[in-house]
Amino acid sequence: MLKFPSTGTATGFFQPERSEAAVYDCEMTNRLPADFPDGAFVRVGLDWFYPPMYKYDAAFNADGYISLFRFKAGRVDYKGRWVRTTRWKDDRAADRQLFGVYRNPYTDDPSIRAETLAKPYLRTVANTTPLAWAGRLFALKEDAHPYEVDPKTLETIGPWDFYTQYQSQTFTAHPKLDPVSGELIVWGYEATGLLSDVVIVTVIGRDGHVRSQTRFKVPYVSMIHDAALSQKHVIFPTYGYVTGLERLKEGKVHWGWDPKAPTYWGVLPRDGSGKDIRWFKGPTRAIIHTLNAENRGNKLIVDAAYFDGGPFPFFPPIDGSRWDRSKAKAYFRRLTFDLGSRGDTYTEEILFPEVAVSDLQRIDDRFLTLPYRYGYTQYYDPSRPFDEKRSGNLRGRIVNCYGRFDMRDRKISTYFGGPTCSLEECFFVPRKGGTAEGDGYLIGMASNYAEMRSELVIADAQHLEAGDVARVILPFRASAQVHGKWVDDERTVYGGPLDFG
Ligand code: V55
Ligand code: FE
Repeated sequence: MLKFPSTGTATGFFQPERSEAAVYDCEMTNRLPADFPDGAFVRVGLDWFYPPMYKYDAAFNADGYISLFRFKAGRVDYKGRWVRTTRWKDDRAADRQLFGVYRNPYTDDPSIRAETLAKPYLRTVANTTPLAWAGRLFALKEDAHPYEVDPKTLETIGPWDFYTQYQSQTFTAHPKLDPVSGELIVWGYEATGLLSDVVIVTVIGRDGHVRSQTRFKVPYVSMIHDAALSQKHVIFPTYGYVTGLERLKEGKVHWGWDPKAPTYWGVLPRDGSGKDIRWFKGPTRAIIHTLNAENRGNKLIVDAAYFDGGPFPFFPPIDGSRWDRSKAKAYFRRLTFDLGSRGDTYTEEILFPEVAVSDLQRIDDRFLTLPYRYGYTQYYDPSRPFDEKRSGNLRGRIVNCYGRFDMRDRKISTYFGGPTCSLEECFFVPRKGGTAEGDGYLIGMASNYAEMRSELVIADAQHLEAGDVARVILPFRASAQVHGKWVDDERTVYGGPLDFG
């Protein structure tokens, strides 16, 4: 029998799921409201197919797993499958793990090392985010091109090359859909090969064809997991998750945390080219995700919840010190760049200093790049009850609330996920026929530790305190989500509806 790594939790909830699934007409706690749209909640996450080669490997190296809840005419079906990447198939053929640690081909099995060193994208696990675009469905990871998946069956079709026009070897797990122009703005870092300092930014039309591409060099190579988009700019963080040939040859995971690394934000004009990028310098931070950005005259505003130090224990400090849990708390911050000045600094304001949040932040995506009012994310409220008897000793290690953060009035409204549950990322679903910002539902998965099963929570985004609108109950633990996305049957912003069957 295969031995899998454990996160050491008492309940075993975090053990790999190790199965593929289909559940038809799922159990629900309530009927869906009539104005809940038809569509699908698609999740991409990770589940080890074979155990990792090395114990110190990063959790983000686990095999990509795609799942979806299909909502149609009041019924909900669930499906889940591994993404059949090149790597997954190579492992299957060898019947063992051939791939070493997170984004380090030097640690691969000797039988494949030369090949993966020449073509690092062969190692991707496609485990981070779903994307619906150009009438197709994809699973994304930032070290390679998207993997296309059949929305009806979740069978893997293969890597997609955008009709061969796309130049970067990498893509992003956080493509930005401009709701005004209808374009998708994406980037790849380490774009010309392992450790390259080139970023290629690409604009893709709804037809899947590349509209334009431009490139720039970063001050140093770091994780650019997310960026921010305004009507006039794309804004890229460069910060303390660093890498280099030496650490890869030493067999380390791709990223280490450098507590001395300065933060740079690169502001790229959307109507210019890579040579027009302007860098602003600030204090050490870890910026994994962003919320929104907006141009206000000469000012550029970027809102994002982020950390003072590295949030991931499996990307440890490069100086050999211990991972500092106290710095792994994110706060919503507002950055202001004065583009009319000649300076190279920016200001940072903490918006809700009393609440440390998860950085898996969302908005009503119809308002990306535009003036907006609400941010949504999860957080831990220690004053809420937790049923330790039934759920195990996980106090302080769970996330029990969704918050709607009102950026205008600086107020928070809250949904509580219950005393036996921890919440994954939430996603905003616009109400059927609605157009106002925030008029809709929050959905997301709850891990029910007491029942050892996963439940899809649906809450009214304008009445979070009211609790569940409904829950969809799975009779098992679903694989861990990294990111999810609602794909609506009626909204065609993705380049046409997908056929989910
Ligand atoms: C993230 C996740 C990744 C990754 C890099 O959440 C950054 C951030 C699931 O994989 O490879
Ligand atoms: Fe992400």
